Amino acid sequence: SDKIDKMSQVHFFSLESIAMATNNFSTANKLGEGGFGPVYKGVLPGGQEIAIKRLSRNSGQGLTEFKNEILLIAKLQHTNLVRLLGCCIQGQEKVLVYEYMPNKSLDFFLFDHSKRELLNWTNRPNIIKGVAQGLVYLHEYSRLKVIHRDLKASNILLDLDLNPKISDFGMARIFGVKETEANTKRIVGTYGYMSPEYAIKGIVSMKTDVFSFGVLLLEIVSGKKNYSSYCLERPLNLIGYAWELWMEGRVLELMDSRLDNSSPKDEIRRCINVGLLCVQDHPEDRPSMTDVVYMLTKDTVKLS
Ligand code: ACK
Repeated sequence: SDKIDKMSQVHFFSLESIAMATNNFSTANKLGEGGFGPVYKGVLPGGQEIAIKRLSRNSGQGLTEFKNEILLIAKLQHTNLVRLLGCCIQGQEKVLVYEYMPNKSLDFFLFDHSKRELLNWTNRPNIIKGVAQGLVYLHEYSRLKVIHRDLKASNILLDLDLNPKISDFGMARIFGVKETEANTKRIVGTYGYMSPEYAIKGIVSMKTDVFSFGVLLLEIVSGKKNYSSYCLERPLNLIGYAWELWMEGRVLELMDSRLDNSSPKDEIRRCINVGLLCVQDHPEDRPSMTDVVYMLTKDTVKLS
């Protein structure tokens, strides 16, 4: 049966109650395929709607480590983070339970023909700021640093007012107080959003997220997808294109041209400049997320 961890208030669901909520993981209840396995919609006996992530079996992580992460991550509460409600660990089965977000992901809004006009020049900068604020919270939470590692448009869910909530931090990497970077052989993440040092050498730090945030920002402004983050292919991708425009003093041409022109140009120019700072090759050149929020909200940004 279900149990609640007294210290953290994390709900440990039984496999029976998860099976019941999702109608035995029925395909009718499937919302989509996430980075670590399928995602299902579920309804608890009380009527609360939930989203259930079923992790693939060979996630390669020890059980204790997994539990510890859940206990910590379930405590994270911020308007720009999707709330983790609990989990289910039984036999081979590892399941994460989140609050249900009735709207689709940012990916769907940005890159779907019928939806993208709903994202205008008022809510695009708002989404960028919201994601940045959610990341500051993750990176600065209670002196530990929670690194998301797979920030991308499909992991940003939108609430009914199109405010962003970062999801899928169940596979986040948690750093101790003094730790600032780590080497990993288990490189999880998405091509196009991965920083060069992470994709090539497995070096993970808060600057890994900063890079992904920069890519995301450029995608939100341009309505274009970035397919590759490798330096050699730069001329072909969104990052290379953005830098080119910047060098020619035409950076506002990055703006999604399918939307009307009545837009806060200064604010968008500032956004793009922040994005370009975030996608620099060397992690030490990138700003922290705290700097990013400051630059997005308070200051003008000069490059070089
Ligand atoms: O764009 P989507 O409909 O929103 O498709 C993806 C899919 O599952 C795979 O990640 C959706 N999804 C993920 N988490 C949630 C959630 N908490 N509430 C609602 N939908 C979710 C996501």
